[in-house]
Order: sequence, then structure tokens, then C-alpha cells
Amino acid sequence: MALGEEWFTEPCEQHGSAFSLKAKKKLHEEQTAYQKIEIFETTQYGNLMTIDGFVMLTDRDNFLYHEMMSHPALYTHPAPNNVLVIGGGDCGTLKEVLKHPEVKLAQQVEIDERVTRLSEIYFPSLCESNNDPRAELHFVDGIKWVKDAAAGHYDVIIVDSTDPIGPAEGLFNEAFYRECHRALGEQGILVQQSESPLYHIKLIHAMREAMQRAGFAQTLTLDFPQPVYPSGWWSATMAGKSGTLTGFRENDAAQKPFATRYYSSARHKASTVEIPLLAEEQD
Ligand code: AG3
Repeated sequence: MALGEEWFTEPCEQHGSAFSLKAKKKLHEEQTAYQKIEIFETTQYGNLMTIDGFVMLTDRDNFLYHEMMSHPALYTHPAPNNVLVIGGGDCGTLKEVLKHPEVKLAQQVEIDERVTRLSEIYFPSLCESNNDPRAELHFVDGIKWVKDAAAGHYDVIIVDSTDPIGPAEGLFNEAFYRECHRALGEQGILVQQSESPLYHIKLIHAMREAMQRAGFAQTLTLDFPQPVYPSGWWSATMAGKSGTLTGFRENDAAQKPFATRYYSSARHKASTVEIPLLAEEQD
């Protein structure tokens, strides 16, 4: 290894694997009231943000995750006017949501304001829509926000959180899903990042069951590549109050008035095919 270059590594002890990026330098390190945030400049992936040692995003591949966390849910809802993003402090999901002309209000509720302030500095392209008049940024607890929301207020709720440990733990259970169900309109859709289909299939099953117990009529897990997360294979799980989740506004998606690098109507359709691992026997 060349002098002055070090590898950032996120080990995944449970699965005996690790993901590394070659870092030119550490640009920032800070312990906030909630977590430790670090920013690195890498050699080929642009800037990298980590929280408590876990990779959150890089310049190079965050489009995969952010596009798949937002567009499938927004094109599944018939008229996504009011959208809530819980977490997502880097503003990447918010930016994708605001690409939809149907969106009248997009609220981002992130518990740690420092994530957003650092993203403004180190990931400016993700924050370029933050001044959109339809965007609102709030820095409070997302669980409390949903509890306080009026019944039926939201069309889509997107949970863009860290892993289900630490501050995000309360976002992965039936009580929280019940509050989301209440805060969503009749055709409302909840979508949550749901970890790796290869490593966390039990968690995905548990999430889907909890969503159903909370009153959601249907669940559907979409998969997509995410090279910088454990196993490189990631997922988002949708829960719908009514209607089918495999059907979506296909024509609108095919004629979307904005650019994406991964999402397309055809890609969306392909990802609605159930992940085969979900059908395997659970021990
Ligand atoms: N959301 C984090 C997904 C979990 C990553 N897990 C890991 N590296 N072990 C990222 C926020 C992007 N808006």
C-alpha cells in the first residue's frame, strides 16, 4: 500500500466478510449527540460517509440505493402528493422524491442535524434540491413525528435509516409500523430499507410479518445492487394499505420527466419479482 493511503474497512463479523475502500484522507470526524460520523475521501468512490463505522454512502454508488428507495414507491402510489422521509439526513432520498412533479410536500425528519450539515459540505449534489419550496427539513425524532401526525396525512412514508441497532432500532417494529399505517392515507405506502437478502433474510421476514400485523394488506421486497453495503446485495420492503404493490404507474414511469441512472420502468418491473430466497424454508 502506498504511503499516506489507508483502507477503510467495514467488517461484517457475523458473516465473515468485509468491504474496504482505499481512502486518500479522512476529511472529518465528529461524535454527535447520537453517533460518530466520519467522512473520507476515497481514491475511486468519491467521498464516503460512515456512521459508527458503518458505510452510509459514497458519491459513486449512492444513486442505486436512493433511486430504489424512492421511485418504486412513488410510482406505485396513484398520486403521491405528501411524502415523509424518516432519517435520510444526507438528503439523497429527498432529492429523488422531489423529482416527482406530483409531490406537493416532501418532509425529511432526521434525528441528527449534523448528518445533513455535513452532507451539505461533503455531498453537495445530494443537497441541491433542499431549497425547493416543496421541501421541509426537520431535525427531531421520526418515531415521535409519526405519532404526532394527523391520521391519513401521508401518501408515502420512506424510512431511510441505519441498521436496526442503535438510534434506528425503534424503526423496525410493529408499534412503529402501526403509527405509520395510521398516518398514511387509504392507498398509502410505507417503504423501508431492509438490509441484505443474503445476510438478513430473517430480518426481512420479521419486518414483513410485523408490517402485516400492523394492518398493512400487502408487502413486497425489492432488491437491488449496493456494492458498498454488506454482501453488495440490498433491499427495500414496501407495505401497502390497499391495492397491489406489484402493479404500478408503468406508463408514467416509462415517461418520467427526470433522469435516473438505475431506475427505469422495466427495472422497476423486474424488481417486483419476489426474491427467491424469501420462499426458502426458515429454520
Ligand atoms: N442507510 C444505511 C443503510 C444501512 C447500511 N448498513 C451498513 N453499512 N452496514 C444509508 C443512508 C443513505 N441515505
